[in-house]
Amino acid sequence: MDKIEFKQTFIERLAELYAMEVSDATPIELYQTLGSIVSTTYTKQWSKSWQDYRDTKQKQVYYFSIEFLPGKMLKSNLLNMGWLEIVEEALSELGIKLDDLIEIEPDMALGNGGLGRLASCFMDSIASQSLPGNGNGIRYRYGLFKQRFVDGHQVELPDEWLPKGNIWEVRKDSKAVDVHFGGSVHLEEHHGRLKPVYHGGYTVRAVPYDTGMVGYKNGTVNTMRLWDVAIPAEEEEHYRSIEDRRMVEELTSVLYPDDSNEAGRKLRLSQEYFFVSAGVQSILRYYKNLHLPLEQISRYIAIHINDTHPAMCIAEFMRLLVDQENLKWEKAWRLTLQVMSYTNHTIMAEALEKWSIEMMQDVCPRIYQIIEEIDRRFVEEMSTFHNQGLIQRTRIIQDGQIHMAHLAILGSHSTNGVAKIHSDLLKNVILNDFYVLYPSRFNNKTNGIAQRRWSQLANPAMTKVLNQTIGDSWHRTPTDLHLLMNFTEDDEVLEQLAAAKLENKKRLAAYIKEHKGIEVSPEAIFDVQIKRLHAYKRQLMNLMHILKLYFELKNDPKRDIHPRVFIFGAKAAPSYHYAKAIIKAINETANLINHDPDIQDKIKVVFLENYNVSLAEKIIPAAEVSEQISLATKEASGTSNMKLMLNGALTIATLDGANIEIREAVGEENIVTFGLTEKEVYRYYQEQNYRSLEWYHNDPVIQRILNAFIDGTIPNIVNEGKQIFDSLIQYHDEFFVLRDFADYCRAQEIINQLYQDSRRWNQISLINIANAGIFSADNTVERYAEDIWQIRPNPSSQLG
Ligand code: 26Q
Repeated sequence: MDKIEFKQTFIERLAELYAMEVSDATPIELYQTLGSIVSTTYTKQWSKSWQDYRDTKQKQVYYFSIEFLPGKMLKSNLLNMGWLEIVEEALSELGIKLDDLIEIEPDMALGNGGLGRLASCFMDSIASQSLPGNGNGIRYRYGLFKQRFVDGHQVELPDEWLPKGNIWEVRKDSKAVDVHFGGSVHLEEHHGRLKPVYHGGYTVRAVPYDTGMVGYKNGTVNTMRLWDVAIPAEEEEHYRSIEDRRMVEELTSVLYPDDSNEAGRKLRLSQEYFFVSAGVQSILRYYKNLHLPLEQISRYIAIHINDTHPAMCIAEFMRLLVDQENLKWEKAWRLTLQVMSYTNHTIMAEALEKWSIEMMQDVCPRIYQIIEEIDRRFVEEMSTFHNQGLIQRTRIIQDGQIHMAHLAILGSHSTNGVAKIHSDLLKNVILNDFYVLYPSRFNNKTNGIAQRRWSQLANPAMTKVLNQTIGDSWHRTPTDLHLLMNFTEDDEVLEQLAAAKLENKKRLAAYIKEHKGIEVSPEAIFDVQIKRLHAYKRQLMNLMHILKLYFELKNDPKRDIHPRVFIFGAKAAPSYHYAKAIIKAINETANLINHDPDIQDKIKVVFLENYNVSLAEKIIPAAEVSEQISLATKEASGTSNMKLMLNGALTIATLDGANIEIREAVGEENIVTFGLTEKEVYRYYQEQNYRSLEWYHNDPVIQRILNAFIDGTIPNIVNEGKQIFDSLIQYHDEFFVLRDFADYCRAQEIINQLYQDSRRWNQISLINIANAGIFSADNTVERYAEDIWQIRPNPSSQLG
């Protein structure tokens, strides 16, 4: 499609849809028109892609995830179709700014953070690598809450994204499946086999909404299938009361906003079974239509379990093979292992999913029976070779609880962590018992990011410089960013990259002014910490360092520091009071510092509201310092670290998660690390000799800062300040904030010094960009495809 053709089409489509001309149309109408052209165009390739997969019987992966976090899709679809530039120009000739239309689309925020965003980065890369892959999840009516600050407190508002109209989804009533909940089950002999007989309970209909996942300039369009719930027409009489109907609607009504604590709620378990059962049933129906022997299903189908939330896939697959397809248990189990694989995303004990037997029996009694049988056979088989201690620690059902991670590991052929250190910790510490039993199942797949979204799409200024300098092969081959290493001494390139950064900083400064009324200088260092609010991520340590600088400047207003803007973006789970206390403390500190004339704008603190994918796309291109300061061993991988380095930010990091691999990639001189190492953290655990109180007593700087939380220095945080103070002193500082604080301040001073030498700074920034290529999700999914899923690129995709 060329520009003239596009303009023609646009004018015609606007007339068809709204009987309007460009000059009369509102931005929403223009957006809908553009979206309609985009989606009708890729629809042809969409049906071709899946027909290809079906007709040539290619093996496909189904990525089961209770969260997907794609953000806005218009611009990324334009980019991947190769249309972005033409459309931008064509629209501007019609007097329309593409950016204005892009802003109209609501973020699709059906995820909490890292895990959901990873799923969406994978969807992009799987399609872009021409791999036959599908997403399977839930179409929540409300995504992650919208965050507002009222008097510095977080307030949550519902995220009503659907009434604004989702132009990308296609409802497929003909592909609906039924999911049964509750009641009871007993087994009856039937032709020599035990068959389940169901009593009571209720059946709901799962209706899929499919969204095209457009690959990067390769003609591939894959499917992300999200399930909505409906009452089956023929069951209407069972759902007479309003409560009954509400109970059904609730199933897909809202995303759980907790990304750390096991919620333990029945509705959550029901959501999990709902999308698992719908997804697995529809896969099996598809496979049976291929008319291949069931015994060969693992040659055609792979199912991936993203964290334990979809771990019931294992039991549901067994149920269908045994109860419905009449396979022998042993054969079904062999197939299940071959089909299933699992990714772990956390080592935090409180995030590991467990469900009580009663609740599982209540929600899906047949699934419980099957899990019980898996557990029984495991214990029986292991008893001949292994000691009871090991068996009891690894079995699925313990003390009346079902351990979902145990189910996921025992019922799949692959368990992976998301960064080297994390995968090693799984093998050697957290899941060591399982590693002893099944060493070959364990592997690492370091996370990656949708590189094109986080460079070309979010940062056009930098992209332009890169294209002029090293060409555009890095768009498809991200490791070609390494070509930039030839320009570390090229002053012109260094200046151009710096100019692009400045342009992005100015834009973010304008956004900050508009949304927060805070004036920040684009000449200041833009220092960014963007991620969920969690104790282990230690936003508090960042705040303490800000307070340290503040007191120093109050004492000595001439103290020589380069002006810095500390930028935060973070949502706290609504029930996580401690995290909310930290938000309040940051906001009150920001108020205090930003309005203090003594500070002369040397430090500014900006907490931007409602951090989400779209806001990330505004902040990241402007960032110069990337705060990755979790306590070593706690952050499984992190992915904002990768996005920020790709955009030329310098990382200040603990040796945690993927930070370690970032350091390997850029070299020690081009990252600033600090803090306890993994070994040191574990030594403290072993010897139980960390006394945070001593660090408070022995360090006057820490004392002054902590006192500020309880002596009124930071206003309006009587309760929050006490809670924070107590967490560090009375409750022993679980995440070693005081222990790492001095070293963190040393690292921050290095950053400050480095920035004085702008050439050196620009070089380091360039080196970070140049070495970000290995963190492309394109690479990551390639490894999954080869090592775990055993799927190959569609031979008839049009690469290039
Ligand atoms: C569990 C039970 C009940 C309700 C909610 C949950 C729940 C929901 C979301 C538990 C965990 C999550 C999300 C976890 C997550 O985002 N983990 C992050 O995953 C990233 C991608 O692998 C990593 O980079 C991060 O290090 C990890 O914290």
